[in-house]
Amino acid sequence: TLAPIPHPPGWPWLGNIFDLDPEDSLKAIDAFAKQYGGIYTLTFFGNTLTIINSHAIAQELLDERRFHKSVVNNALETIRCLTGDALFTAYHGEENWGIAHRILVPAFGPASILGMFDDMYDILSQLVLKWERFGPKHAIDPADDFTRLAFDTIAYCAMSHRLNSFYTEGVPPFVAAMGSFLRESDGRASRPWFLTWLMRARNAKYEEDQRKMNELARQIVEERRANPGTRKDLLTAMLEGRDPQTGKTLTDENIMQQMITFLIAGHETTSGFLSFMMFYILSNPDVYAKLRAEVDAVVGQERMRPEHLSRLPYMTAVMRETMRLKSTIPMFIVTPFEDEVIGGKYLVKKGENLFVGVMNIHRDKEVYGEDAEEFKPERMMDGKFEALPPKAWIPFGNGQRACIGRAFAWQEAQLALTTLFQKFDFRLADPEYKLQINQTLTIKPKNLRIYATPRKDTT
Ligand code: MNH
Repeated sequence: TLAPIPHPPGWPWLGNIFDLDPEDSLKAIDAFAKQYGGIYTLTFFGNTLTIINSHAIAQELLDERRFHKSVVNNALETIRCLTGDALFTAYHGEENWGIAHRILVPAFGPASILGMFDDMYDILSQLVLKWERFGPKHAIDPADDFTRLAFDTIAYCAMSHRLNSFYTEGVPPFVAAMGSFLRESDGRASRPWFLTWLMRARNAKYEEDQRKMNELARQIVEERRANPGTRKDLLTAMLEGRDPQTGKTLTDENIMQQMITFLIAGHETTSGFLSFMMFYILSNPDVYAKLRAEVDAVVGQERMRPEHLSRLPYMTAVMRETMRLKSTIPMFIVTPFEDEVIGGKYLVKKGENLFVGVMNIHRDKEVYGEDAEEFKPERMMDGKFEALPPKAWIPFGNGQRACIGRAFAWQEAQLALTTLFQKFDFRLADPEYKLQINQTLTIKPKNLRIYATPRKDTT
């Protein structure tokens, strides 16, 4: 027999809108998960939002025979005005998704990513230099500089374009445009159309932000067409690639949309991830000590090389554990092919948006035990990670629509953290700092500040 999905009480029509802090809606979403368990619904202006928080029910939603990614009537669809049918925002089954996926999977594959190691190091050394010059008394905002790092890295590795964010006062214009575009997209997705329609100034800014981003993308494509050069980057793969299945190539417009997609998907996620890593490492002295001992033993004073990547098991465990507790894309959306019954009793309709609550699934006590809320890298090493139940760790999404940039992000992050801990002593600027979250489409720590002192013990 069917049962209604649990639902916190709300206002008529407005629903649960007042339960959510627009700066950090995850806080309420997490609190409801504790109160209502594995599945519940919220309503906003008559729209229903169903969120899945348990590993058991998520298992059903991650079965690609029954469910697929949804881009209809949610924030992803709002972003299509900028990124169209590029990988992230393509509808399920859209033709260009398949063409681009088949062309780009090899270009994002392990061999290709290893080939980007030196270019990643180039950008990282700009960050190191900056922090060395700041000296030990300057309170660094890691989210800020990690955004520069991730952004410059993806732009340089993917399209050989130097954004030079480390040499820009304040927020670089493209980053600013993208930030305000994403905030407004998020706003649009959760407000009724007529309110958006009334916000004239905001709408003009929204158009202007898109124009700025498109301009940069167009400039990069045009320069490359005029001057092909010899670099084998993702842009080359897109300009020259032919889909083995259909024989089709990507249009310039689609290539621009893919590039903007990589810039969006490739910088917020990675910079938030690096910032959370810093927070967890600096708040756990024993983790910090072990990590530094590993870095010193494996890399020592050498410049890090690709061979080191696979020889840092504790670093790998810290990365996995950080992604478990703080997934920078905290949820993704699926929908059933046909009406389905999930959890044995809840009816969900074809086309309905179902939110896979990644961070709550990652804290499911059935999977991770009573200490699921605690930061313990040890649970992610010595075969324990591989022994987790299927789909219990899903920070990169699921199945064919999972993250194409996973190897890229992993290498970039591992290179950055290893080198930073090799070169600096870090501490929290405020030892009492309590983690707060800043949320757009992704999450990152808010008001986190750290001190970086160049290490003397090793020179
Ligand atoms: Mn990434 C899809 C997480 C880094 C490019 N990424 C996804 C999804 C998650 C995700 C989750 C699935 C979203 C959904 O189902 O709607 N991504 C991450 C995380 C990091 C990350 C946690 C870093 C940490 N992603 C990157 C980087 C790039 C990138 C770096 C590009 C260089 N991601 C993508 C693209 C997709 C994606 C493109 C869409 C893939 C597809 O649908 O075919």
